Amino acid sequence: MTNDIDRAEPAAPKGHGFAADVLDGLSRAEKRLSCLYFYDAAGSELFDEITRLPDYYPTRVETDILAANGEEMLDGADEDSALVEFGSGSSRKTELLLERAPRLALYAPIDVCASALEKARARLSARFPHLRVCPIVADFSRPAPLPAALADRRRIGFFPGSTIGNFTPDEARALLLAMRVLLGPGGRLIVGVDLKKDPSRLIAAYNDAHGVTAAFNLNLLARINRELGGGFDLSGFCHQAIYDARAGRIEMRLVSRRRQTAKIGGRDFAFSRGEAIHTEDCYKYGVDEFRVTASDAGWTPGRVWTDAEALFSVHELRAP
Ligand code: SAH
Ligand code: AVI
Repeated sequence: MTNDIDRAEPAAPKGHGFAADVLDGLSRAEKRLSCLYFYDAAGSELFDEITRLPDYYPTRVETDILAANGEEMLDGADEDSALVEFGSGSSRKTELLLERAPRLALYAPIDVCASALEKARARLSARFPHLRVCPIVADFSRPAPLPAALADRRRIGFFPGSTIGNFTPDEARALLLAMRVLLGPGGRLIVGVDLKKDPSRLIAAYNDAHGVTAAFNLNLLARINRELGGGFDLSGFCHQAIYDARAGRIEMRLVSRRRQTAKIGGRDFAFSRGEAIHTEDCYKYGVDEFRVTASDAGWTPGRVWTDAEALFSVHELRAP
């Protein structure tokens, strides 16, 4: 991979390890934590719960799009092709594609969450005995070579879930460019992108009535307590999700309910009442807006699949 991926300044601290990034992020004038750290074992379980919520339409709608069009998306995938997935999580959506591409011989899911990868590997290996599954525990936004098993294969990338929306537009362009280089000449990428829509629908998806998204957000503080010996009182923070229409993104925050101090690694971090830790951005795109972003990253945009309500889109990108 090239160094292009490093060009954009990350909006949230990331890449120096959990402890260093947490200390850096909480030392800033506007406190931030990277959404990458949501996904320990507990966080991945909570995300799976989110995907089953009635309010969280993206998983349901994207799954329907993949079920209806998966065969077409993977046309031409054969014994020499490999499917490389970025941020695979439970690999539930991938299962739909694998059912529709029976000749595909190799699947390489990449995720930071080792427990999610292992569960998915066990399930997929039992369900598709002919399929070689090569899980990779890694941050896909940092340059790393692919395993040798992928070297001589035609690579099809799969990046579902609108995880691309968790990167700023500059980061998204750099990431798409790095993926193009990684997938190689003649490579393709199938990428799921959540669409701009009525803000009330977006707010409901990120502020669900069951409080699961709140638990997912607060798990970040619980993880700091578990892994870094942090002293956060979780009852002192509340979940907030707002839509910034100008930026086209949902912003998730953890807001301090009172004046308080939390100790982490021997350091005190003070919070005023109402002070927020910014934990995640979820950018939403228009179909053409995303095609322009992909073109800027050197891809040739191809087919686009959407649902009848135009809630979600799946794009085919081709490396020239
Ligand atoms: N693809 C699944 C899961 C989406 S949740 C779906 O569409 O439902 C986002 C997943 O991406 C999580 O499993 C998380 O651990 C992973 N992830 C997020 N950022 C990542 C990164 N930079 N590198 C590797 N994995 C990442
Ligand atoms: C993984 N990612 C695309 C999800 C999203 O919708 O941005 C994460 C999420 N955050 C809150 N709910 C779901």
